[in-house]
Amino acid sequence: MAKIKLSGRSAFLRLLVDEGVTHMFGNPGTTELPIMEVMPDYPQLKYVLGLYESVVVGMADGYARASNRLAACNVHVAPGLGNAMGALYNAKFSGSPLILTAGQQEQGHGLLEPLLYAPLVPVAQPFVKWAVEVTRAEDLPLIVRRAAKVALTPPTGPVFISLPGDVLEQDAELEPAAPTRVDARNRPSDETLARVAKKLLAAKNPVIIAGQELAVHDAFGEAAELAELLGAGVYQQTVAYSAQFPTEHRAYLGALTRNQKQVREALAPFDLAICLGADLLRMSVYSPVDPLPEGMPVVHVSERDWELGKNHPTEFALQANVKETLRALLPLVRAARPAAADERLAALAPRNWSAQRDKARVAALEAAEEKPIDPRYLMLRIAESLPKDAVVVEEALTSSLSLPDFLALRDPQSYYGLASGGLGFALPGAIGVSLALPGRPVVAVVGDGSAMYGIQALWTAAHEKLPITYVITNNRSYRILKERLISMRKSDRFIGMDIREPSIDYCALAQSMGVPAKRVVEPQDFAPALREAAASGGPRLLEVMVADGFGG
Ligand SMILES: Cc1ncc(C[n+]2csc(CCOP(=O)(O)OP(=O)(O)O)c2C)c(N)n1
Ligand SMILES: [Mg+2]
Repeated sequence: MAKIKLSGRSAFLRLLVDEGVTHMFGNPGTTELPIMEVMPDYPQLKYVLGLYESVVVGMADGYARASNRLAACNVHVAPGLGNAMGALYNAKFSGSPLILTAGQQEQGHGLLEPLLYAPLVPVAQPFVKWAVEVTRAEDLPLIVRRAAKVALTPPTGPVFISLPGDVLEQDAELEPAAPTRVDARNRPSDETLARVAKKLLAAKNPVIIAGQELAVHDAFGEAAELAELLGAGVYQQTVAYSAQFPTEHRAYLGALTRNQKQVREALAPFDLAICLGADLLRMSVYSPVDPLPEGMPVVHVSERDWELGKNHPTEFALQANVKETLRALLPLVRAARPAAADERLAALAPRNWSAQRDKARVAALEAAEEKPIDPRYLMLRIAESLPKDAVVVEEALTSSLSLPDFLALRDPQSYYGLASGGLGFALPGAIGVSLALPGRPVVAVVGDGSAMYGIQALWTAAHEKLPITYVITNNRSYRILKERLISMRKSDRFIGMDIREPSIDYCALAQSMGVPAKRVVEPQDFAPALREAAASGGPRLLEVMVADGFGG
């Protein structure tokens, strides 16, 4: 077929469109002007402006996570890429298939060290699967197609392309579109599956650790059936950054914490850990305690080979698609279902998630009158007043500790949280989620401190008129750091942990960026305010004054 001759800048956008990209999240500068010049020629590619680069990448991350599709994002040379690095780190941990690009000074001109110049590939490299600078326009087809393939092939993740100005000026010849998609929906061999089934069936008390690959591959049904067939309790993985299992299922016991000792105690009664598409006990702060009980055998299915046997010896380390593996495994387990499975399931009932929720609800309601508002009571109210089909995006640290106790997750796209620990995902991430799931209202629950790492996102939410309700839990502090200074350092001399003098007026901030906002001080005012905000169909912000944990 005849080749098409295009400028480098047009070829770049045309290739993205060919690869199925529908959104370009960006923040432009002079080196991106060639691209911005031809952007109007590609109306299939919606440009979403973010006013800060971490917001740009955070939006793309949210979009990729909620859509399981390739997203493009573009930032401005070295300082722009530098500003985006925290968000790129998040995207690496959420495994988001992103093509991140940055304009670069013309080759040769860069040698003169003009303003804004620095080599970009070494900056991006540590957090991406592949980083490359284009040196000839004719290489653009190969590079963009390879980038798309690499980003979308499990383990999925971001890639980076540096686009020098002279490359965007040159002409490129394109073959007609021919994207490559790797079919990685593989499963273990029949022999291995038979051995795994035998292992599962021989266990006296197995436990399942559910991870995000169950959501990505829509395998809630299969995981739930395995739990029922085995009479296995199910925990969410320690960093529960997406919906990972239907919480109301009778075998579901809740999320594992990130406290090594607690996790070890929770797992101790079991004799086999079945880790389904999860990160095996990823932790946060140091502890000398190993969270996996000694000698506990592990069966781990994940498409991310790096996670297999990474920290713990794993008897069955299966690099495979979790849904396909379960589909092939279930008939083997069904055929020889252990008689004790029903007893085990019955024994889980009094302590499963639903039973725990009913108790936690009673406790939270005891604080219904407290002012400033008790965060536990607030989380209960959020969970109970969410609009139908809502997607929750969460980054509220101490305020949202109890949210997993109350929030019923029923579908794989109902919840997105922080995958890496780097603050700043939720405000922009909610925008990407909303664009990926039109028709579903988004409620983003965000700490006052966390909100300031992505506050510029409010403008984009207003500009795009998205149905997002931001609930800012304002405790006027970095409460988690205060609590940790006390528990870990035995000190209560707080420096750099209060957000007071001046206090931040989140309503005024939101309104200045075009998002109507309301402050909630009275506990009983919250639920109606959330319902009203969600019913508006547009962006809204509720600033909720919650207890700071230290009497204020
Ligand atoms: C990018 C980034 N910077 C700093 C931190 C350290 N940090 C962790 S939690 C936290 C405070 C968060 O405050 P807020 O959202 O108000 O939640 P609270 O602790 O009050 O519950 C900080 C600063 C981080 N995790 N990521
Ligand atoms: Mg706070």
